[in-house]
This record gives sequence, structure tokens and C-alpha cells, in this order.
Amino acid sequence: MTTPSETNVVHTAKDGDLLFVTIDHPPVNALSVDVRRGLMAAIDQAESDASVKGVLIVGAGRGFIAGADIREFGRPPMHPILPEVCNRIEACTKPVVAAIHGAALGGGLEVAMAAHYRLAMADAKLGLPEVQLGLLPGSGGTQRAPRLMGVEAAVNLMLSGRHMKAQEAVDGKLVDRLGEGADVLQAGLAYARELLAEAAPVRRTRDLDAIKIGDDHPMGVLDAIQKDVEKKSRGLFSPLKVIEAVRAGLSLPFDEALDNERKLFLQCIDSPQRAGLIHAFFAEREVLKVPEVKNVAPRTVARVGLIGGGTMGAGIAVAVLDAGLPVTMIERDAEAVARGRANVEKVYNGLIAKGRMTESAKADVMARFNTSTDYQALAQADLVIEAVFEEMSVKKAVFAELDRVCKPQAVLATNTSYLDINEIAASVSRPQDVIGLHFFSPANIMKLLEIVVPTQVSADVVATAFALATQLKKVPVRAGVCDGFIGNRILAVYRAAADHMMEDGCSPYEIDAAMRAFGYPMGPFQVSDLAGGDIGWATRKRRAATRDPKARYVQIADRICERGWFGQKTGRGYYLYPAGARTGEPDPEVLAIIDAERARANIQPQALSSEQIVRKYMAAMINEGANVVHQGIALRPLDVDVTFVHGYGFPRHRGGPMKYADMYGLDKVLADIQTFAKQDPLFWQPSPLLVQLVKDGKNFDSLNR
Ligand code: 3H9
Repeated sequence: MTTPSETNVVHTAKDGDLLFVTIDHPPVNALSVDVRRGLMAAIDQAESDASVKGVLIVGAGRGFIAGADIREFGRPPMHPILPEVCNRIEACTKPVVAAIHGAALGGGLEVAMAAHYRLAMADAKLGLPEVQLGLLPGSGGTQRAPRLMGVEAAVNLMLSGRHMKAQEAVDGKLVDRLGEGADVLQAGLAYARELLAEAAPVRRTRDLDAIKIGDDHPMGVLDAIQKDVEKKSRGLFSPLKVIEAVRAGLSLPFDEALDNERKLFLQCIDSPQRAGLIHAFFAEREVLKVPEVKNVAPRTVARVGLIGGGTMGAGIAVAVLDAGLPVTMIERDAEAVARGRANVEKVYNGLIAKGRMTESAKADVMARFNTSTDYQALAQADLVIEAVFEEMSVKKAVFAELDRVCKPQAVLATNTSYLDINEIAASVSRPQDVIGLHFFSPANIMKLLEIVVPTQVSADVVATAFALATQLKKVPVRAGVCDGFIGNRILAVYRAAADHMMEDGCSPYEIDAAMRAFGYPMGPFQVSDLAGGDIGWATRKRRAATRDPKARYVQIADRICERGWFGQKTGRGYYLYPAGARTGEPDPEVLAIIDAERARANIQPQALSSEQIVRKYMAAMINEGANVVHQGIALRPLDVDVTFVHGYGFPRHRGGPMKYADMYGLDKVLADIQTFAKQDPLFWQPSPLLVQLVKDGKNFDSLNR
């Protein structure tokens, strides 16, 4: 007999003396206010019906519950709030069983921990990933997880945000039983009946004692973890709040510990980091929604070809091999083929050395890797990625070969980072098949993939590129054709602003330190030393003839390169790297070069504070970001945000440069630009889009919807 529940997203049904409760709120059963009300009503129903002896909670569809409804954060809370729901479930006087399949994350796992017994199917993913959203588990998770798993395991789960598999959760006592078979409802019903038959008691997690589980010295464990977090989390707010909540819970009565958790949770909710991280979460999903992909089936990609076995080509090969696809790499002669193969093997050998791969796993992967000097080997490839030298004539020669050998419908992709892909496409007989796939180095690690869409490309080729990105576990961003696309085009501008500041009076070390304090893992001059100064130098020389003679050009980098100081690989660049050190030391000779250049350019050096450095750097980035959106190179501001978070080390907790601009205030950004323009009006031209938005009182986010 089915009883209608109070909301249409939580259904209750009776099966003998068991009330089973199904959360049916696609796509991921997020705990929106209707679900929370439904769960409250279901427990009320169980309590008021004397014939009910136990309760079983399951999720419909793909999983149990993916957590609180993230879209509700930042709005006034609606009752019942999730902590109330969890407490109600735990207080139930009849045994409550949670049967978990798929995702049980955040508030989803907190619901399960508030139940009295837990079963997880083999496909379950259990986790408390709130820190990734700038939050802490705020429905009792910081108190119940330590009681079930022990302090150390629970804190590590919360701080890492990782997903645990079912067996690990059983081993770690988070879950009582591994479900058998494939049907969560059947497995859950069987377990619940078994418990009822045994007259299993109500077993409340709150009544367990965290101190008794696992660690003899939980305070010492917390101290050690806190030290580590302070060192590594670079100013993140919520990880320390997690520790604070757990620490307080070890000495406070349970209800007071919950009140304290709520207080800390609300501090996290109010933090700008929460706003930045949640923006990043949704932006990463929105970037997948591009017009070409809507209702268009991608082409099948079963075999991938690759031209070029340099660092980039090899990284792409590894990314494709890791996705389970076979790769055929073309190089110009046997020696280059051997080098390309060695570059690929080097990546896997590194993993073996770290104990993260076995020799036999490597052999399995390498069995899918083929090489040739003959383009004919690509005749059956479904998609070919060119990663050769960045020069139009070289690219066109490669594409002429591809045009000759590739089968009809093969996707022909270029990994160029700057060149005009429309021109490449126009050079072959099938421009509709040509697209840009701009990987970031190291291509097997960096998440960003700019999908550059030339004018003549067919929609199913774009759809194929997005499908491939998902298969490679990349974050794809659609970009239009222009010099540098989204990322490198904006980079060129804020990098120039950094050079201006260096010539005007800041040392590269001050600029790097300011950007690290902002949240970057490295400053721009450290990045330059890591990438190799020679690359930028070659580009500058190539562009010298076309550079606007009126534009400011800082020559410091050229002076450093002329000495053969290309960064880490030569032992010095902006920094000194004695005896192969990876962390650089300031170099007095570099400071002397900078002084000499200031004198040559007739500049009286003026110091800038860290805050002023960040303002100028960000103003340049935001202004060019606005231009890129205005000209349709990026579809929306959020595409710029995702590009910078995943390709350029932009601190994720700030959401991306455009989100940062919204939070800082677009009027303030514009005012900064207008001030800087007094010194250099050519460089600091306010973007028309920025001007318009300020005039209309709108922000970038208004263009994301
Ligand atoms: C929390 O629980 C706080 C509590 O401790 C305290 C509260 C007081 N809410 O990722 P997908 C949407 S914090 C709303 O593409 P997948 C998503 O935007 C929460 N919406 O699927 C997308 O929408 P669209 C802790 C959500 O299969 C659609 O669902 N939980 C939520 O690749 C499909 O998502 C988490 O942090 C949500 N919670 O991955 C888990 N989750 O189709 C966050 C997803 O319009 N979620 N959506 O673009 C995930 O990690 C993944 O979504 C999941 C599925 C692994 C579940």
C-alpha cells in the first residue's frame, strides 16, 4: 500500500511493517527544501503509524543523495534546515536504515550517518566534499563522522573532499554492510528485514564516543593535521573551520557541538571563498553547454592520431592513452620517433618510480601506442591532433598531408596556441573538419582544454571535441579564433602589466610574492623561469616587426635572455637556482639589470604595495577578459573564469577573474583602469563591455545566465 507523502520528491510506501522512503529528486537528489520537508514528514509518518517497525531510506535514479542543494546557499535558509532533518532521523524511535548506491556526498552522507544502520552498494561513492565549496559538513557531519570512523580518518575525509568506495567505507566502519547484487532497494529491504527480525535496537551515532575510536590522542592528531593544513592550504578558510568543529566536539556535549558546528558553517557560508568556489562548481558544468553541442551527436572516436612527439605531443599522447584509446604518433624520422616514444615512456616511468603504476600496467598502455614516420598510418584514424612547431607554414604542410591520407569524416585538430585556425582550415579541402584543441602543458596533467571553433567547422566536430574532452577528463572551454584565444590572449596583457610594474619600481620578487599571497601557487616571474624564458623571447623577436611602435615595451626580459638565463633549466633566470634547486633565490644581478633598464628608460622607480600590485595585475586581466567576452571569443564571463582556474593557476576560491571582478566591484575596476590610463592611455583602454556594465549597474554574472 502506498501512502502519498507531503512532497512530490519524497515518496513513502509500506512493505509489511517497514516504511520505505524514496528520495526522487533528479538529477542528483539534492536536499532542497521540498526533500527536507518530505523526509521530516516520512519520519513523522513512521512514528505515528504503530504498524511501522522500521524505516528504510533510498535514493531513486543514479544515486542516494548528492548533498545539500547548492543553489540554495547565499539565500535565506528555509526550514526545516538540514541539521534539523538529520536530528529528526536520528531521534526516530524505530530503527532507520540508509541503503546507499551512487553518490552519498556532503549532506547526503550526513543523512546516512544520522540513520541507525547503513548499507552501501559496490558502486557507492561516499564523501564529505564540502571544503571544495568553501564549507564544512554542517548537518552533524563534523560530529558524527569522527564517532563512526575515528577522528583522524574522519578529518582526512573532510579535508580531502575525496570520494570513498563502499568497501573502504565498510572497512572504516562508516558503513555497516556491503550490499549484494545490483538492486539497492532489494539489498536494502533484505538488510532492514534482517535487522527487524533480530529486533535490532535503535542505534544513535550521537551516543558513540569519538575519543574511544581509533586514536589514543585525538588532540595530538588534530594538532598535527592543523599544522599541515596551515602550511598547505594557502589561506583557505573552511579547512581550519573543519578542524575547529571537530576539536570542539571532543569536549562539548553533542548538542552544543552541533550548535558550534552550525555557527562555524554559517561563517563559511558568509565567506567570499564560498561564493568563489560555488561559482567555480557551476561554471565548470556550464562550460559544457555550448550552442554547437545541443542536440548534435558527436562522431565516433575509436582511434587517435598524433603528429609530433615533443613535450606537448607526448603529454597529449599520455592523456589519450590514459583514456583507454589507441594512439598512433607520427614523427619525421626514426630518431624523432624514438625520442617521442621515450618522452611518453618517461611519464609512465615516473609513475612507476613513485609506486603509482606497475610495469605490467605500463606494458598494457604502451601496447596501444604505435609510431610511424609515414602519414599513411593515420588512414584509419578518427581524430588527429597536430602538435608540431608553432609556425604557420609547418602547420599547413602537416595539414596538407592529413588532407591527403585521412578518411572522410576524420576530425583534424591543431594544438596551436596562437595561430589563425581559420587560415589553417582554409588550406585544406575539408575546412568543416578542422578544429583547435589547445592543450596546456603538461598535457596529461593540466585540466584545461580550449576548444577553438573556426568559422567553417561543422557542429558535430565541435560536439566530438567536447565528448573527447570528457573522455580525457579535461575541462573544455569553447573559444573563438583570435591571437592567443581566451587564455594566452589575456595572459599577454596582464603579463605586460607585470613587466610595466617591474620597470616602474617593483622587483619581480615583490610581484611574485603579492600574487602568491593572492592565492596563486606561483607568481608570473616564477612561471616564466619554470616554462623557460627562451620561449617568450622567440615569440617577442618574431613579433618585433608587427609591434605597435607607440606601445610600451619593457626590455628587461630581453636583457636577461641575452645572457642565456632562461630560468630553471639554465640555473638562473629572474631567480638563481643553485645546484639544480627548484625554488629560486633572488638574484642581485637581475636587480642591477632592472635598475639599468629603468635608467635607460628614464624612469624614477616608485614602490607599490602588495595591494597595489594585485589591483594593477587584476585590472589588466579583467579588462582583457571583458574584451574577450565582448568580441565573442569567450561565450560568457564564466568561460574566462574556468579557463584561468584550470589553465593558469588562478586561485579557485576566488572563482575566476570575472567572478573576482564582480566581488571587488566593476565600478572600482573601471576607476582603477581610468587612473592607470593617465600614465599609459594606449595600454589602459577600458573595455567597452566593462564601461557598459558599469553604466547599467550590472555585473559580469548577469551575462552568465
Ligand atoms: C552540503 O551538503 C552542505 C551540508 O553539509 C550542510 C547543509 C546545511 N546541488 O556534476 P553533474 C547539479 S554541500 C544542486 O554534471 P555527475 C549539477 O549542477 C554539497 N545541484 O553530474 C548539474 O546540473 P546541470 C556537498 C547539484 O554525474 C547536475 O546536478 N555535495 C548538486 O558528473 C548533474 O551534476 C557536493 O559537493 C547539488 N548538491 O556528478 C556534491 N550536485 O545538469 C556535488 C550536482 O544543470 N556534486 N548538481 O548542469 C557532485 O560532486 C556531482 O554532481 C556528482 C554527480 C558526483 C553528484
